[in-house]
Amino acid sequence: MITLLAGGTGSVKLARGISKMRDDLTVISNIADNIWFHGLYICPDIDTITYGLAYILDKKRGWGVMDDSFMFMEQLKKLGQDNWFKIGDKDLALHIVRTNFLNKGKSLSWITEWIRKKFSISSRIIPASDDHVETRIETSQGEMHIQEFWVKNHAELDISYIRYKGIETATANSRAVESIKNSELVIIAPGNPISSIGPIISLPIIRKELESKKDSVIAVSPIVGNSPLSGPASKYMQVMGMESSPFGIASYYKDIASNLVISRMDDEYQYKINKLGINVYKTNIVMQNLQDEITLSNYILSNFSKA
Ligand code: FO1
Repeated sequence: MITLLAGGTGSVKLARGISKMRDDLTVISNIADNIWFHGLYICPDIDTITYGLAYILDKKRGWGVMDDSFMFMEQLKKLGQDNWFKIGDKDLALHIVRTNFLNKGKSLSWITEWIRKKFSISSRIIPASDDHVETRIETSQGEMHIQEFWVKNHAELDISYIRYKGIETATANSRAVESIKNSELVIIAPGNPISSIGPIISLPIIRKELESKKDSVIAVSPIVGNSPLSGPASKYMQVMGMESSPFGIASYYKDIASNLVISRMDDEYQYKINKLGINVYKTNIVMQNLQDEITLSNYILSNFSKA
């Protein structure tokens, strides 16, 4: 069994590659970018993984359904309502179904499993927690939800702090914990360490489980040189006092992962990362198409999996 800790856009490519090679993949998804919008519960990272594994993800945007229309959004605008968070018409159906189930008392993990089956996805997708946790960012205009900073304000505001509201009282999903425990290999996807992976590994039981089997945990760097493969990782890392480099990634994961895959171009970091007690593996980590996704997955599985 293989477990992947995943965010959205940066992680889905590896999820797709591994799922092509193994039918025993479990994806533990970030939940802290979830947001209530117009009475609907939107779970961007869970949905990106779901759409990605169903091969209907809009690849250009990296989120939402391919070939979607946005008439619902246009109508909201005509009615003078908030429309900064773009929900596609096909995507809307999923949020309505999820919110209806939540209102009937179903858990987020139950709903995620129901949706996965509807899309005939063979890999399991488990939200890290069924509780609501949200990444909040302290900005020059006050504290706000991560989607408000990233989407509404285009990540342009100065920021001074990032926290996961609700993490102290959230319970890790027991199926996620079991999956980590029973996996021969746990992979940390090349997602944003602060906003995508951070909330998952901040859940104490998940962290403890990873610490206890860190030799079987391999992280994939989301950074080549000093630049993230996608999104605002550098900005988030710097504000949290981390170096925006593969070494910064290694330092962040050093208690939970003994292995790190970095870009071949980042040879210069190997010595420093090794000194943290982390084994370094170098290959191409930029995934531009399905073949790259399979090649990187194959590299990881052939180096680490006994199966
Ligand atoms: N990202 C944007 O940049 N603009 C949007 O309007 C937007 C809407 C949206 C709707 C549903 C969804 O599942 C994701 C959406 N995203 C949008 C992506 C999302 O903001 C982030 O990329 C993830 O939360 C980061 O993990």
